[in-house]
Amino acid sequence: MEETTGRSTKKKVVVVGGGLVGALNACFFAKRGFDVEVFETREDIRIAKVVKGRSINLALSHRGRQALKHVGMEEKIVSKGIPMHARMIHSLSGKQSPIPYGRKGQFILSVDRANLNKELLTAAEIYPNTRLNFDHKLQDWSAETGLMTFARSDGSNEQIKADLIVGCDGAFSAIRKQFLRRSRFNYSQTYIPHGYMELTMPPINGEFAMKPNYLHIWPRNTFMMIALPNLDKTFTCTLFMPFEEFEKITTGDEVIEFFQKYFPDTIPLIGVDALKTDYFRLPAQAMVSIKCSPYHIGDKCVLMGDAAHAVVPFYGQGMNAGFEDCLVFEEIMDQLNEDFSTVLPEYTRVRVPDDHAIADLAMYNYVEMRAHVNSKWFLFRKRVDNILHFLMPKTITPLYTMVTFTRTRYHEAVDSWHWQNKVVNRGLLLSATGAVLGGSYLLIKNPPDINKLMVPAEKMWDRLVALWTPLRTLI
Ligand code: FAD
Ligand code: EGU
Repeated sequence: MEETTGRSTKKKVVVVGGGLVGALNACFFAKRGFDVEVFETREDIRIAKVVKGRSINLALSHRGRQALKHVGMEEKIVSKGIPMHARMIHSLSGKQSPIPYGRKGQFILSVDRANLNKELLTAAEIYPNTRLNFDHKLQDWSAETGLMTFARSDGSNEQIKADLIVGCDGAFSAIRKQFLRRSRFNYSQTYIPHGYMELTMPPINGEFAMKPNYLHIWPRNTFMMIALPNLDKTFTCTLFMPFEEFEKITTGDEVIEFFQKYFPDTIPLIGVDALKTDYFRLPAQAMVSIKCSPYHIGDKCVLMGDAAHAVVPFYGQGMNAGFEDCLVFEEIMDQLNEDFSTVLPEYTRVRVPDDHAIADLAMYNYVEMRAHVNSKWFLFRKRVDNILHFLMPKTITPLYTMVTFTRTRYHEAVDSWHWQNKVVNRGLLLSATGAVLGGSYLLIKNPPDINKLMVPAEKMWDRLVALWTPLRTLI
């Protein structure tokens, strides 16, 4: 395969953004022998002391792991991850109920974002054909010439050209700006009304404050909290709620009052004083969903990760999808012999429907959770899923299982889910019809005293509404 190993004969690939997806991509391209350069706005996070930024830990699942495996990084990352075999649902009363993700071997991992990013940068740097440039912020670039301009913190500029530009510069991508200026580029972005805030739950007597091998969830409709374990035995709790509600809380006492009402079991675990100060340390962060297409310009430039598709975090798939982007690109590079002029359009053709599907799913789950997911409903739904899967393992696979534990294309997972819902609904309809017919027969055979059975008309409406709301979501 490597008929020409000399670096000079290999094309130059510039990866813009040294975040999770950029660093992983650098490994993929370096492994193929390209002359790789990464440009990243921030300082080298392996040297810098404080790393501020987005969520502290992330749920890593199958798709992300498969991509890591391809560059020989899976073991290294998994060994520093904390397995989560089940969700732990916290009800308002403080009751905790575990719901397994699947069989024994099916678990997701809580991984530290900063560590993951550092390991990937180091892995990329080991290839002699890779160079990392920090403190380089892409200012502008030309889709015609491929010339990029980077700004440095000392005020200087640097210009560089590449054969291929890989835009991995996140949700507010500077690379994507040039796409937006072109004809027939589709773009949509939606900010959701919710913001998020991270709070730390410290260890108690040197041990995790809650059971560590779980994804802890407090589903409270509009308000939701999620906690993932860290290696230092802390939990990072992420509170999701509408900005409007965040703004209503302006004093420490109001914070405690709010937690008393919705997350009382967490107050002693986070600590009253810590809660009061943590809450005001950073303002709530926004969440945006972004879809676009195509993902490429000619044979020159391609978008991956959040730059191509930012998704709301309600499926735990943003990074996983971004990592899978790299793997899908890699697979197409194999099929089409690294010919950028055919690889790039093919990547767009294959990947857009899947990334759009996961963006839609994550948004759908956000709407769903906000509308009527309290702890009872969450438990009920997941149990129904698991029972159906147990009864008909060949026919029914829960959607989250296909998304989280397989590499079933996202858009196929959605199609399969729709089909399964049809099957289940037909089954329900059939059983219901059977019950009505059977019941009618029995009623006709032995007629009861009507007056004792009648529901007063004024209560009928409430009953219908109560029935319809949960049924609608089942459909
Ligand atoms: P980023 O991580 O944003 O990296 C982009 C990089 O590009 C940054 O380093 C940035 O400094 C750099 N950059 C930006 N502009 C420029 C420029 N002009 N020039 C040079 N460099 C530039 N995903 C999961 O899979 N599982 C989860 O559990 C999960 N939880 C999440 C929870 C929350 C609250 C949020 C907000 C997201 C979550 N995600 C999760 C999604 C995940 O964080 C993202 O999908 C992932 O970080 C995307 O990686 P990226 O490399 O594409 O972008
Ligand atoms: C949100 C924020 C539970 C990390 C979706 C499940 C998430 C994560 C779920 C965050 C939920 C929601 C799934 C995983 C995961 C569940 C999933 C959400 C990790 C449908 C760091 N979500 N997340 N679904 O099934 O498939 O457990 O911040 F509460 S992991 Cl919203 Cl599997």
